Amino acid sequence: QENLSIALAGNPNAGKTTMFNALTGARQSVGNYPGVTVEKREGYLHHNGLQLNIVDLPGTYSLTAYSQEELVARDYLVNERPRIVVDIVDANSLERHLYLAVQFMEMGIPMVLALNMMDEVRKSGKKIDTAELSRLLKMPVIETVARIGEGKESLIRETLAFADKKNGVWEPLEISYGPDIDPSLMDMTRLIEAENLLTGRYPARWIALKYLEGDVQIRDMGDAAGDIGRKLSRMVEKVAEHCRATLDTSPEAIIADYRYGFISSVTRQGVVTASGQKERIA
Ligand code: GDP
Ligand code: MG
Ligand code: K
Repeated sequence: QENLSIALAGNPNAGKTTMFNALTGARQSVGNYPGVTVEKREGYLHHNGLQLNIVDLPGTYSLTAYSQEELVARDYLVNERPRIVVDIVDANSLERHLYLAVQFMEMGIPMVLALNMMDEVRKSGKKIDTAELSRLLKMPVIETVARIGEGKESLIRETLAFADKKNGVWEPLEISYGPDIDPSLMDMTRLIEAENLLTGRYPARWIALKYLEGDVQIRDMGDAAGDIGRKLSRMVEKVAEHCRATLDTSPEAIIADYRYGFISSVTRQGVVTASGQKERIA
């Protein structure tokens, strides 16, 4: 029997564990990742003759190695390559929660978005145009209320269909980080490609991005590879110095700004209508 893995990811408190329980019932088991204390939970769901392996990843805000949770989530995705990620977001705080979604998209892993807590959104009077969000993000977006299991059947159905369609191909989203970052990002990407640094595991541009964000794990891996690590670190230092001198900021902060810019460019296109606000007339 085929065994397909679906990873549940999202910010803390988005409702991941609630959804995990709704999907797997009482059949979940609790396990630890080797060598770390952060828990990963796995459970099973039988669907149309398939056994689906559902993995509840630790809650994270980012996929940069700032914390053990983030490292565990990222290592799981890269090493185990689950067929698809379901990113569970609290739809009440859509923009903030989409920050993690953008990072999955930058990594390129096939993903589906679950807009959870839709009961609260409906009560608040806020409207989310799910179809438009799906069109703009190029992925299925499903409304859920994990607490009562609402939407879990469509979530699984759409997730499986999209996993089939993507067929394991990772397609990283490339957003612009502006004139202070893009040229160096491109130079670093070329160097990483030329030297094949970690490119069997991560997209080259993504490795360069992690360097610019000050990711310690990626930098250590680069250092272990020798000369290329030193070259990349010098390139990062130059950009960081430029950002400090001319803008009084860091590459990391600029990258975060552009990610939020990408998100608001999506949500501003009529996706979210605040309560009391007039419907947008197209
Ligand atoms: P996790 O940190 O992502 O695993 O989030 P949890 O599953 O622990 O849920 C966080 C809180 O949100 C809990 O109090 C849940 O009962 C609640 N919750 C989860 N899903 C929903 C939902 O769809 N609607 C509402 N109103 N509350 C929810
Ligand atoms: Mg949880
Ligand atoms: K809540």
